[in-house]
Amino acid sequence: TSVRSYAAVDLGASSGRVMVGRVGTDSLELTEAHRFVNRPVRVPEGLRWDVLSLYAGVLDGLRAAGAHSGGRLDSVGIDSWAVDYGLLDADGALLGNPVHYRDARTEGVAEKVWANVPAAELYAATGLQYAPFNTLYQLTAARDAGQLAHAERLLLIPDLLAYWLTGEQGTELTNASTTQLIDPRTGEWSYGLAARLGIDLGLFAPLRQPGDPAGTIRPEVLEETGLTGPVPVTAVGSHDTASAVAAVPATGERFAYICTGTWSLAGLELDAPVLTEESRAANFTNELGLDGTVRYLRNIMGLWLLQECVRAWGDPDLGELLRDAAAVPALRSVVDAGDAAFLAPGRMPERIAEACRASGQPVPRTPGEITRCILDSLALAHRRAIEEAQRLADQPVDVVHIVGGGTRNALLCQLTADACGLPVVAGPTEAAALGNVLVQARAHGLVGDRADLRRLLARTQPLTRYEPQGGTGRWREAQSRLTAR
Ligand code: LFR
Repeated sequence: TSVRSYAAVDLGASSGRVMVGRVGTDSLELTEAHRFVNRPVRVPEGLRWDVLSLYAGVLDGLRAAGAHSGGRLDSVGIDSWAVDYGLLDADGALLGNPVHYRDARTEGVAEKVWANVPAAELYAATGLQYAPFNTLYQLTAARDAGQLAHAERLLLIPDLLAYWLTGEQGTELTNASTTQLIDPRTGEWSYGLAARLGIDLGLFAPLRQPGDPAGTIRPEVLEETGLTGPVPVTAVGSHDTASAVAAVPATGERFAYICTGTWSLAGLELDAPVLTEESRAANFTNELGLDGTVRYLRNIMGLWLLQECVRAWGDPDLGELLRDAAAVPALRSVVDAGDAAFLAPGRMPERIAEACRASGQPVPRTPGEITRCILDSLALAHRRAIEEAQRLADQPVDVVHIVGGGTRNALLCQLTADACGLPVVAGPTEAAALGNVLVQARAHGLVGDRADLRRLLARTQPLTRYEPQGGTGRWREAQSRLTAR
């Protein structure tokens, strides 16, 4: 049987990587070809992505990936964080650096949009959670600032990189579903809504589904990377979370997932969106996944809280920090890890301490105590999201899968099992890259349906199981400290 090589470009908020997946009919192996930092840059006008440096990292990565595979790649797929985009002029040239979703330009914009289309109607039409960074609000801010005057095209970040590699433009659907301009029932643009909000859908390139061909790598890029052509680019779940959910190694249907990294995205895979008012009030989102599925989940601040503290503390040793945290008594103080108040960078240890003080709890002081507070708070938020998702979608589960960077954090995995009162299966760590690779392999006929793909992962990837300990009463009590206010 023949083994194929697929390159997965996976860009996270703090690092990018190019992985090579070797896929056979019953085998799956992933190796890292290249990893590079993604360092957002603060300029006087705000927080920006250094997208040219990311593209350079992608080119270096493709060169390294080719070197791993004798110069031949069967295809390339690209995924990244969601919602952000670049604007192109009539000649296809990039107009400025893409704005970072943590930039402050969307402050107060949602309220203006809601004056036009009430939040409840917006939810009923798009199923998207409220987040200030949804593309709809970013685009409204850009338009009102006159920044769309020369814009002919908008490409979401993975689609922009694919355009530079191939010369072809498209809008991949899973990521498009995070713009708040897609109807999750149909997977089509929400034309009526866009018209009412004065958003020009002509800015977007035609929709692509995961698995669709997305062009071939340009000769200049082949030359620059030493690859032997032709190398096709395949659309994958280009939203990293869509790729990660595709790589949840569940063997049954009654599972919840938490995609961990900078964010924790906790929820369920559904056949149809939940668009009720109760769901909106709970701020659950209905993003689109593979094969018409819905990623029904909540955004939780995730390891961003810890990353920002670690940055503030001058990058201490993480292993030591986690050992200190493990020695701190459990659940002394918790914060609401779903609170958008933690979205912006800066002063994180102070902001966490302030939140504890404001809710009348002991104030954590040492890095170990603050780290413990963060991990307890994340586990608590995981519990709450998974409990509410099951209730709101009427879809009970008996296992929680954790995928992504947080699988390396054994304490977080154990606390999540304890808080949920459910077994946790942790792994794979590089879930987004694996989902990316497998969707390419599937497009080329190497694997079957979603369940096959998950079985292949369950058979080939190292997974760790955590059993719940200690009962969930103390977690319920901790939650009441946050909700009783
Ligand atoms: C995770 C993620 C989330 C999205 C956030 C911002 O990397 O893609 O799913 O809400 O980043 O784009």
